Amino acid sequence: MSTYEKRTYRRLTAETVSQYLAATPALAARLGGAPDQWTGRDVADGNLNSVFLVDGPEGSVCVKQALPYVRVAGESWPLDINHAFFEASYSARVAPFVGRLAPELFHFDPEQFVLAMEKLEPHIILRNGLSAGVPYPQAATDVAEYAARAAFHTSDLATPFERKFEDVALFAKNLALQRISVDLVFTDPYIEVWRNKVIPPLGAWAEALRADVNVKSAVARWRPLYLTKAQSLIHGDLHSGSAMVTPDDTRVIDGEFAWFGPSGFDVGDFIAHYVMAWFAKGGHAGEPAAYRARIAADIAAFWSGYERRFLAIWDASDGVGDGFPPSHFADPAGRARLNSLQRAYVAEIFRDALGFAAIKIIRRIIGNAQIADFLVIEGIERRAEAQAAALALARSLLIAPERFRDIADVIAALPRFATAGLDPLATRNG
Ligand code: SR1
Ligand code: MG
Repeated sequence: MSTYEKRTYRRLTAETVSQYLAATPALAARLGGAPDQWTGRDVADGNLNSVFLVDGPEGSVCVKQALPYVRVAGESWPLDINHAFFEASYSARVAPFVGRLAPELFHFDPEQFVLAMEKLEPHIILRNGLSAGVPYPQAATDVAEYAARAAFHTSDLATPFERKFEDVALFAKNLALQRISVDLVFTDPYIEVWRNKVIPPLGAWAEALRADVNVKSAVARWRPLYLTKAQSLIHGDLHSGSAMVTPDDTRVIDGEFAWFGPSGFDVGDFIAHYVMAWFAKGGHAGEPAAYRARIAADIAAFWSGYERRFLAIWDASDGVGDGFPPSHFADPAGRARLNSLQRAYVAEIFRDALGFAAIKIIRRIIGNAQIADFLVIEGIERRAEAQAAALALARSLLIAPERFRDIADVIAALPRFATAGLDPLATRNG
């Protein structure tokens, strides 16, 4: 980690990013030619960082710089800038396992808080593709593969505890972004706070959730899970805005929220955003059935892919982690039991994931950092109807988890909540 020096930190712009790259020989060589032949474009659209794409005669690079405040809010919301260090550390830690499912990181500058990485082209953000109604079936299985590999290999199933605790200690310092997650995901949606954004037709839903002791009790189970279950290195913000895609290539980006937490957090986050895409489609003109069928298929493919790959990676592993010594299960009785123990491990990830999915849905609708899936719906009433439906499912996931034994139960529930409506009492037992 390094210290932010206001005197020496220079915020990059589309005009100055070329000078920065020119002073970094390895990056300059990648672009080729001379700096006056390079073109830089500011393409930032996330909440925290500046992002530039720079093209030269021989190559290109993506430059991401952390800012000492939340970009979308401005300087009134200061933020520790060291999350760039944790993003670089996360990329480096998972790179051997995830390979080409993430962009290659070329460079990290601990003084200017700059990362330079592979420019992805012609990739687009998965969320934008889904919003435009374009199918990306490969993305669901690729992100499942990514999440399963990262979760398995950084957990006690694959890593000796000495190494794991080094990792835990490092990522335990990613405190500023964990403060954002704890507040924005787990706490703020259930209280009145300046940064929450609730559209007026959803006022009754926000009030009902804030008054619902059963919902808050459920959140009180999952919040400590997030804080204490250091199961594996999690991405921490793995949603449809954190994957860049073409029809046959997927890359997971933006690991700055990395943390040692429950593996189900990333799984639930990704499922939650597909679920919200499914409900959001109901707010648009036209017949959503075909689109929704595809999203439902993606949700199924994501979870079944994760489960299948996690178990296969486990079966193929040499078991050097201390969590589950294979020697204990080498005899006939152990071998006979092993399969059910492995399945129980993955089933627990699924149970954790559904709670986190519900909590993520609620935060995106009555908290801060709302998502484009809903924001692009024309007409505030239509948007509210789509969001209310997602909230109704989220509430059910939290207060009646026994109704969701597998992913098919979640998918089957989507149409049941699609017309939940703006009155939260109407679906109280739904
Ligand atoms: C102030 S940062 C808000 C959100 O942006 C990121 O995408 C995370 O989801 C975070 O909670
Ligand atoms: Mg992010």
